[in-house]
Amino acid sequence: MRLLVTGGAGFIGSNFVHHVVRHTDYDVTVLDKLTYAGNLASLSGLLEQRVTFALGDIADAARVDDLVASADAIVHYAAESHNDNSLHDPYPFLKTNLIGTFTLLEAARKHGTRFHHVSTDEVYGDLHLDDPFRFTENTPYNPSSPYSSTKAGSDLLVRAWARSFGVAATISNCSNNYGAFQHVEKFIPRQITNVLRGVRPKLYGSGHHVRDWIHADDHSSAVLAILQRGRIGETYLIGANGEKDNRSVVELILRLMGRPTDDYDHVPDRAGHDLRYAIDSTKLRDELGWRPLYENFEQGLTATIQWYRENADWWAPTKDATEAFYAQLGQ
Ligand code: NAD
Ligand code: TDX
Repeated sequence: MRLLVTGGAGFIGSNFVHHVVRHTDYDVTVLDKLTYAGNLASLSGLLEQRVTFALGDIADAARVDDLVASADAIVHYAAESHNDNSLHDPYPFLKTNLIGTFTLLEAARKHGTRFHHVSTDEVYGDLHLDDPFRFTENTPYNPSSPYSSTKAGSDLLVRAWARSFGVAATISNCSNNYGAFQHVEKFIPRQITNVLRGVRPKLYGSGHHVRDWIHADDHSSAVLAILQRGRIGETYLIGANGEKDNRSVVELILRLMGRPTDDYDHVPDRAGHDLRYAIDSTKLRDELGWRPLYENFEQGLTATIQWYRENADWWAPTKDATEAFYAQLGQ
């Protein structure tokens, strides 16, 4: 099996490549543009093995066509992925998430290549804090931000190419990931690295917003299960029953790092901030027998904090520019 993994130098894509090398004998080619979010160091140790790196843009049809021609399956992670950036400058989100996905689908159609599309629970919009139900595969799309609307659009392109052109596609929509190698712009690594630098964590608004946390290793095992055993044309939701409000997460990070739990700042809220995400992953569990390994969030977070403590070389070069951007937003 020859896999083409787009966005394989990013947080979750690189985790998947490590997972594939550990658990299969597949050959992997990573196609990545190395934007501010891509880092080849996240693949260190792998490039000498069964992993080849191809620098390029998923919206570059000639480059994509070449690589897809020699792949048996595409696992598509590449995206502009940060909501705050999408509120500031939406265009790269349209280009990569929509035109990039379209470009890959056209190549998959031409070469008859299996396609797995990695998406997010944010396509469903948000829930009230007391809604008794969670997102399922049948929840209507209702995205809120430029990021989530372009991810929703990319999902719809995949569905259309599957139905109209017979592309052998599956889609997964996962909840919020955490773990090693996550860019410091994102909530959990931002707060951990702030504390490591002696800076107070920053909580948007009141902090009562809820996210459904899953460890990136569990996301990877789910994607591999869907790639290998998922039914063509189906969508699977991926989640690990990890709902937590943001304030509790900041307080837990502070406690685990030996700081007083009120040692953080409230900063202006995100525009259009989704209140709550929650995933019902029954279909994935029942059909494919998938189970998460990290069911204890505090344990996963402790290991993540330890990784950031030990890997300042990986994150420090991006920290100042990230904080300068947030300072400009007053956040
Ligand atoms: P990331 O921002 O860490 O990584 C994105 C990667 O894609 C980077 O390596 C970047 O260089 C690359 N890339 C960006 N534009 C590209 C282009 N035009 N051509 C080629 N490569 C390009 O993102 P992530 O958090 O790892 O997310 C990966 C995927 O998973 C995304 O599709 C995202 O929507 C989805 N997802 C993320 C989460 C989460 O919690 N982070 C949850 C559910 C789904
Ligand atoms: O400094 C912060 N303070 C804060 O309170 C930051 C960066 C975030 N937040 C809040 C906003 C959200 O409620 O924390 C929560 C998580 O924020 P992000 O890490 O930016 O994630 P989110 O917007 O929920 O989206 C993430 O999960 C779904 C990923 O970035 C997406 O790529 C994925 O699709």
